Amino acid sequence: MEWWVSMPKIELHAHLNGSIRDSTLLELARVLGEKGIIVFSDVEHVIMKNDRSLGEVFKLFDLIHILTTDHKTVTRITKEVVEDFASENVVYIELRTTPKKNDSIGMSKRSYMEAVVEGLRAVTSVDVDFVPHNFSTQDSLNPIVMNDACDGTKRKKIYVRLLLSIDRRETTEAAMETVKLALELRDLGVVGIDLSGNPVVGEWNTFLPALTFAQEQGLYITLHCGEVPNRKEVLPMLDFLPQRIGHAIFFEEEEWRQLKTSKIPVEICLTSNIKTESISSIDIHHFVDLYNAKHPLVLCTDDAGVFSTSLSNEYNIASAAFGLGKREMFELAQNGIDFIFAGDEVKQDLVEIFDLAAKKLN
Ligand code: 6MZ
Repeated sequence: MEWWVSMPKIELHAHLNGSIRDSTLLELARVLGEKGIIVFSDVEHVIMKNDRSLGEVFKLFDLIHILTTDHKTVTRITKEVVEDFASENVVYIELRTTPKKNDSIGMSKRSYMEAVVEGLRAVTSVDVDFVPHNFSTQDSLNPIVMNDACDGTKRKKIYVRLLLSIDRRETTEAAMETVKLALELRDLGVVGIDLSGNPVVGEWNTFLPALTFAQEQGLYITLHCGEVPNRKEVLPMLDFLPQRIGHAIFFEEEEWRQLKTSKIPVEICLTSNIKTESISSIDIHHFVDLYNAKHPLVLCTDDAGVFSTSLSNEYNIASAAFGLGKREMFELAQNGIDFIFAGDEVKQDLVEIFDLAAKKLN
């Protein structure tokens, strides 16, 4: 594992509320248990359960959201999630989250996102670069300027960019509200939109107006595509030409053909696919076919907390299951630079980070 941890990595598919430490969830559950809002022992059992069907995963998210949806907790989990990824040498992460509204505690989608950004500012273990360089001002607190620690050694740095998720339970209007918010928050590192949520809920046409608007406004788009069989959706999603798609599991022959022709990069989440039994066994995972076809791919965690994994673990699993060596895996991670939603300056810096690491690791 040590090598996979020490290697620089890029995470492009991580849901904030799916990436929370179990210890934090249990602590939050205990507090709500003491207040009599939940029954702790019931919830503890659900949090610690290992294998879950896809349907059970979405029930768990409803529970997690009860535990986490207040401003202070959103700030805390954001800080912890970024620190956890940074501690395993993730050098660039696009963290996605669904902006939430909860009138009873005065939470709007905007204030939810402000709490997320507060979490990025609260990270102490590593320098966080989240303000796009074209938005940062000379006197802003853009942490890139604090890159040198007091003792003269370089501090570790992680780039964080944000994607706002549209939940498939949402209406066209709610989806549009999220897109407008993303546009307003571009100067705080929001670079794109994700369509996610329970794949058996909702219809593509509901989200299309908001996604089209987002695309017209220059936001990047990634779609959960083919997580369950859905012949009505996969081709229209590919026709939409998102910048990336997630999962791509249940594709028919024609859909594979179109995906490969389009060269849309695929975010691959191995542990998630296996644990939810979307794929029965790792040796028949479509990673192999796409990798052999040199299709653009990036390994991701999906929900590191919910599926008890880490990005280093995903690299370890892929290497062992598909017989790929350290050099191939390093290249796979490095290729991710091409698919990120940040600007050329960030890409150039990542190229240098990987070049330097290649020299050190060889
Ligand atoms: C589809 C998923 C997902 O947004 O509250 N989410 N959507 N497929 C998946 N595969 C397992 N895993 C997570 O993070 C949790 C939300 O992300 C989406 C779901 O909408 C879930 O409620 P946030 O931070």
